[in-house]
Amino acid sequence: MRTQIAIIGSGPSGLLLGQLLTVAGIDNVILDRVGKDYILGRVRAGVLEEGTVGLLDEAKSARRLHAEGLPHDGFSLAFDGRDHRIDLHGLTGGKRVTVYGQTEVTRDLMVEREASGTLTIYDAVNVTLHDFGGNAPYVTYEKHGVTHRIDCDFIAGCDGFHGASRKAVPEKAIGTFEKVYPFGWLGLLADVAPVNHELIYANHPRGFALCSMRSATRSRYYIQCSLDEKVEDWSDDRFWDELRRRLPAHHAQALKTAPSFEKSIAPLRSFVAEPMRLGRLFLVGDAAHIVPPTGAKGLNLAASDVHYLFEGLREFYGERSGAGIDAYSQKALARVWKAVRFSWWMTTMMHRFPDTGDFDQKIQEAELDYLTHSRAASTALAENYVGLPF
Ligand code: RFL
Ligand code: PHB
Repeated sequence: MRTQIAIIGSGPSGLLLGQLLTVAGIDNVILDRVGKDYILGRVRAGVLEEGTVGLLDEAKSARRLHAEGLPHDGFSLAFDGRDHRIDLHGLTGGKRVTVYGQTEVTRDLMVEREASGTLTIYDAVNVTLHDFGGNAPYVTYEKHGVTHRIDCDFIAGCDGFHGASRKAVPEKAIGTFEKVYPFGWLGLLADVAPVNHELIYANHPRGFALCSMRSATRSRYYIQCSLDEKVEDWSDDRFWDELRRRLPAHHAQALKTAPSFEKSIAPLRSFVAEPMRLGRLFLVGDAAHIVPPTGAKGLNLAASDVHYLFEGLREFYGERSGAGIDAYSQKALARVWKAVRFSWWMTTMMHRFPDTGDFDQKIQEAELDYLTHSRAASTALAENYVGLPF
């Protein structure tokens, strides 16, 4: 088989890139090592920047997002028993974010891809990248015990942090930067009205908590936990009790609970691989970088990578110019590092670290007090949260 772009990974990066390419008339095939239902069973991001929504529009996959997504003009920072609203809309000259689950973004992109008849190969075993250092790259995979080969012009490695693409690059050709945080997030999903109409990020001596949502009737909550915690040890009641303890009293009293239908623990890390282009292989999204979820940046960074790569490929095929793809790594990384910085900063300010003592807690509270009362500091926070331009 031959295609123009072989895309490894059917997560949001791979699907968004594939859909933009299909709309632009550029042939592509997506390969994923798991099946559609498995991909749609993953509960992840919930907050979309305007730039991400714009790309989904461009990919003609945002109809349901506009009908069902919740526009949010602000969020709250809770600490020291109180909470303060960050007016995203007012501080950024009219920008906002949209709360719409990654699962739904993925579903919408899959539906459009199927409608366009573009090929996705699920359950592809042993996906292997070949010869991307030269002019004739190809990908092999196994399905039902048979080995297949896809020849292509370029490979887009959209296969997440644990995928095959980054691992296919010789170690000396890639530099990596990593910070692993000494805690995780225990997340819970339940069909119950959210405690607040906007998100609440809470700093508390017992640890961080986040109140988020998927809709007016579905809540997504997270609490910071230690890395050796097991989901089985967290009954719903234990989770709700711990969440209440970490929220200001008026929110704790207002919290409505319901049986959970998903609970999972995610470790937190910052990671960047440089460069993001190696010959005819491009690394995109979580394959190239990971941020802790505190700033809601992971999915949005995947989308901005896709934007830079798509524009480069469109230029390559439309104008026979390699300038866009040559600039891909540099442009993407400039934005990536700013989001890595922002997510690291939010994480550091909001979480209890093993060595956080009374002094450090007071410093965090002082920083939050300054942040919520200084227009300059709030503006910097808001500008990063709604998403830097790309
Ligand atoms: P994904 O979503 O990991 O998709 C990669 C796909 O590649 C496939 N794959 C392979 N296919 C073939 N061969 C192989 N060897 C393969 N190995 C893997 C996988 O099956 C999968 O289908 O990467 P992608 O597309 O780059 O998307 C990145 C986002 O998923 C990620 O950045 C966000 O979910 C991060 N994130 C958040 N981002 C936000 O922007 N806002 C948020 O509010 C937010 N909250 C979160 C998050 C991530 C979380 N977790 C669980 C890590 C909250 C959490 C709890
Ligand atoms: C979510 O709703 O899953 C979510 C929201 C905001 C974050 C992280 C996760 O910062």
